[in-house]
Amino acid sequence: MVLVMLSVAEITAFLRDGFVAIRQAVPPQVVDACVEVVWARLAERGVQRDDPSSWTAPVVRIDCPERGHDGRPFAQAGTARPLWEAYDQLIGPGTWWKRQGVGGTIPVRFPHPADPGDAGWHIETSFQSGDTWRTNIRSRDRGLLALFLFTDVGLRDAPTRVRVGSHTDAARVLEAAGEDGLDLASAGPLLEASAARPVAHVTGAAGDVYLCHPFLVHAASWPHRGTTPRIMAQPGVALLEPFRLADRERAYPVERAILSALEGGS
Ligand SMILES: O=C(O)CCC(=O)C(=O)O
Repeated sequence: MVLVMLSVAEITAFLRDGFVAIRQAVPPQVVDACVEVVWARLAERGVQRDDPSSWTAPVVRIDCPERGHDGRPFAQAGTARPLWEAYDQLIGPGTWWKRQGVGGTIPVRFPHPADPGDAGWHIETSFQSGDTWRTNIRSRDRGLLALFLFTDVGLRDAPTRVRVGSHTDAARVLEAAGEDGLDLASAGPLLEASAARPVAHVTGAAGDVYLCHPFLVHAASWPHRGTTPRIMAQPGVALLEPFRLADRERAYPVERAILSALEGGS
């Protein structure tokens, strides 16, 4: 396959910042169909698209539909060609699960003054061990975090916050935690390590998808000061085998960023 999606400059920025935006990755008609399904699911919970008085909570989460009629537009979104090309470029062909869907949850954030209670800084965990969900330096089971914007998201619309370059800090803390890695309860030092990093906001147009390094420290934001609910999915792109972390020259960017961090890069 000829890889054309991400330029050298974008890959360089991904290595440095820990994320890259794929603008208009999902076609508008697919976005619209996904949004229709999300509102149908919200309506089952009494939350109506055309009735702001029913927007009584700052956030309502639904599981991203994967099957049947409701799953169809999400399958189209999740298999959009620009994304799969970018996954090949960032993680490597044959190394990630070609999911016929988007996956994960969809936190729908509403214009609302209250603290949603889920807006703390964190990285995503990726594998289960006993009773805990954990992340380790080989990023077992997770190649990327993808943020699918299904609505336009401006600075007033509760955009996700990301700490620019925090994947590097996180890698160093995860290395010290060895193969077992860390769970969320013990991730304090990992989060503190990037506290001084600049913050960027995941803004853009419906159909844009941000691809983030699995170690990127991020958080929801609040309050939502806009007028229309923000709809975003935040699945992982599953890694078939943990990174070997053996050969920096041959590694694809996600793995290379980890190796660079461990060698002292910024
Ligand atoms: O809704 C958001 O902006 C981000 C949510 C998030 O990071 C999470 O639920 O893990």
